[in-house]
Amino acid sequence: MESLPKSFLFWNITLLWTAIFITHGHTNDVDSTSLSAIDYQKQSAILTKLSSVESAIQTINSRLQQLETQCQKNNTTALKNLELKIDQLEVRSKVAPIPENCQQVKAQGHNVSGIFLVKPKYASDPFLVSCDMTTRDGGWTVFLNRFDGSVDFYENWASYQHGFGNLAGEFWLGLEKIYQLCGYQVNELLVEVAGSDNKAAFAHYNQFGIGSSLEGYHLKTVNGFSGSASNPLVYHAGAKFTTKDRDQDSLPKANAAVTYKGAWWHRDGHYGQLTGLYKTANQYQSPRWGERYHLKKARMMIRPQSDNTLL
Ligand SMILES: [Ca+2]
Repeated sequence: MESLPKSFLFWNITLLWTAIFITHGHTNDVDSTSLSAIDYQKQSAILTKLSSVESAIQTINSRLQQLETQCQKNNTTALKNLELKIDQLEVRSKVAPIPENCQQVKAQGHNVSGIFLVKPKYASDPFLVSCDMTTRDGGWTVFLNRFDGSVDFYENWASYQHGFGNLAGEFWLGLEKIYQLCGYQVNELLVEVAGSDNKAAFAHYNQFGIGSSLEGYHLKTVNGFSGSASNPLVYHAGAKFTTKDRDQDSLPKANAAVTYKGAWWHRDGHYGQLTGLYKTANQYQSPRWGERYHLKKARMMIRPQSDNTLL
């Protein structure tokens, strides 16, 4: 924009020099005393014309300056808008992604247990989970919780596959979600149980994982036991999950989930099922962990193993 006023200034000067040439050039050749009235009128007309041209040029210059100022303003506004959009994009890119599990939720700075949204790496949709952020440094994704018998656990296959109960109370998270949470990494499993005396015991496994739905959600990995409770899960290693309406156990003529009133990785029976009935006189139909029957509290939870080189 700067070049335009300069060019007009050039023409302005040129026109002025032309005027000077016309006036002075003419008077040099001809004696001023011999100028006729007509010549004088012509000169006056030319000077008047030049004056109006000069005025027009000034108007144009003024208009150009206005345009230039306006243009600068527009540029400033456009630049500010662009900077704003960049800032918004930066903010959007800084928004943390949905964590894959409770361990990642904790890593994002959540140190209080509660319900959070997670999306395991290969899950198509995010879902809510209950996170324990205090036990053993926290970061546990709880998949079974029982403590008052308010939720009926004698459920069918679809319920065990997709989950039931209340994440803020008693619940089973669902086999498909457990499978997705286990993902392609080594997870540890912590089982907590307590009887009517509230005496707590635990079973910890360094490695835990279940198979896919196509594999019947079998108990794929359950290694590295330690704990104050016994280790009934080792007996169930490799078994598929059985519910009252899906018999995948090794009993040829019966369904262990029906016989023992609890969905589990049943074989021909069980050494522990945390899904049994709360109100039953039959200890084998109750929530059981090894030699502990009629349990009042039970929790199962997982988190990715810190040493994933084990896989
Ligand atoms: Ca059977």
